[in-house]
Amino acid sequence: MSHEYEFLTEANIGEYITAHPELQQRIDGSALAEIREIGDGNLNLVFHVRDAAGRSLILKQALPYVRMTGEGWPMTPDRARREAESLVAHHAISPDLVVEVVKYDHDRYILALEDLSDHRVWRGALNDGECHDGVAIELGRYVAGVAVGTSVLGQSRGEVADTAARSQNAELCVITEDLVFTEPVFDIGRNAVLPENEADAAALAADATFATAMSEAKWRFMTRAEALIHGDLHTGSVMVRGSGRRGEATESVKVFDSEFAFYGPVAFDIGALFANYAFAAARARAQGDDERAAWALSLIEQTWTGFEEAYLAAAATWHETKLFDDAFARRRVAEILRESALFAAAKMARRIVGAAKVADIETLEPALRAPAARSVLVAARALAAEWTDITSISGIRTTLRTHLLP
Ligand code: SR1
Ligand code: MG
Repeated sequence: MSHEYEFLTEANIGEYITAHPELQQRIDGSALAEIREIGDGNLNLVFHVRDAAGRSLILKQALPYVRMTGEGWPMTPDRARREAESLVAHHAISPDLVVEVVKYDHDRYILALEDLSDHRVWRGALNDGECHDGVAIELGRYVAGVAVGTSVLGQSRGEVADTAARSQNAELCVITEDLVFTEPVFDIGRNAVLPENEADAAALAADATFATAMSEAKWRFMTRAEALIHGDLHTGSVMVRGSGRRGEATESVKVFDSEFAFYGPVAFDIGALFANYAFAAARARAQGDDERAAWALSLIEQTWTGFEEAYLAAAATWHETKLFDDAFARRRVAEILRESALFAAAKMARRIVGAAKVADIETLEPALRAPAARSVLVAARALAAEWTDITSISGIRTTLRTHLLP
């Protein structure tokens, strides 16, 4: 099928770089030594490009369809613009924690990004048994920076209105609304589980309390335009650099892949992280490493502490401190905590029964995968049953520990 713009290929990347001065000054397109397609996500083409002098760059191109399924699921390539603009906005707030955008090409939906090939994707590192201490707290700080810096707490009403208008991202939000909230309960034929987990998926779908919680989650996701959230902040959207050994500080943490960014609820990003820590814990448990599983669950508190401290510290000087005073900030924190539990429950269930899964669970051999998947579903249902009563972060960890590490 022909498309309205040319896709990047190994054959045309050199020419593409030489035609764009901002890229050519970072890397010599006429003397490329290596081009590798490294995309392992569900949506895009991603190339790592290196020249003969060793300089490198990432080129990421949005396809007009979902890569995971092919051309039968069309998807606006303009999502790449949302990604570019949100990365730039987030980088302005937390330059150390967000990948740098070198250039965005509106005509071919190509993002040129700083090369992070001395980093690795955190999910892969976690699945290999690495730790990367300090990442979880930094991610909490990153979410707090976004929560304040892109909202009316940190910007003028007019700035937020303009950015929110540019950041409408309906097509990608609909993916989330369907895959994360609706389809775990109402399968439209995209769900899949191991035969051993069919009864678990059926029990989830029949759980009226879970369905009620998902209605609240979906409503909040669709209506709470709080800040320019990342929108898909799982451990595969984070790059890390460092030894990965327990007790050794991580050298660098970089958030990337924010094509799902839109003005939404801050807790959605925190809940995504919590869910992914739960997957890491379930994996460790399945592999017989309870100590590592407990460590993975301790990341929940680290991310929360990073978020809460940075959020409350910002409250002293944010845009409006009369009505939006310290007590207001604390009420917001309490609500974000509860909603984080709610969104974590949604994210946990969708990665087990839904269309897009996670390697943490999928790469376990079936005999280990089925009980691990079951434990995540049971934990998700428990969290969804109690999210309105959550008053402390330890409550979330305790619930997850009870069901993931019985
Ligand atoms: C069709 S896209 C499937 C999933 O991949 C992304 O990472 C998002 O989580 C989305 O839901
Ligand atoms: Mg992604």
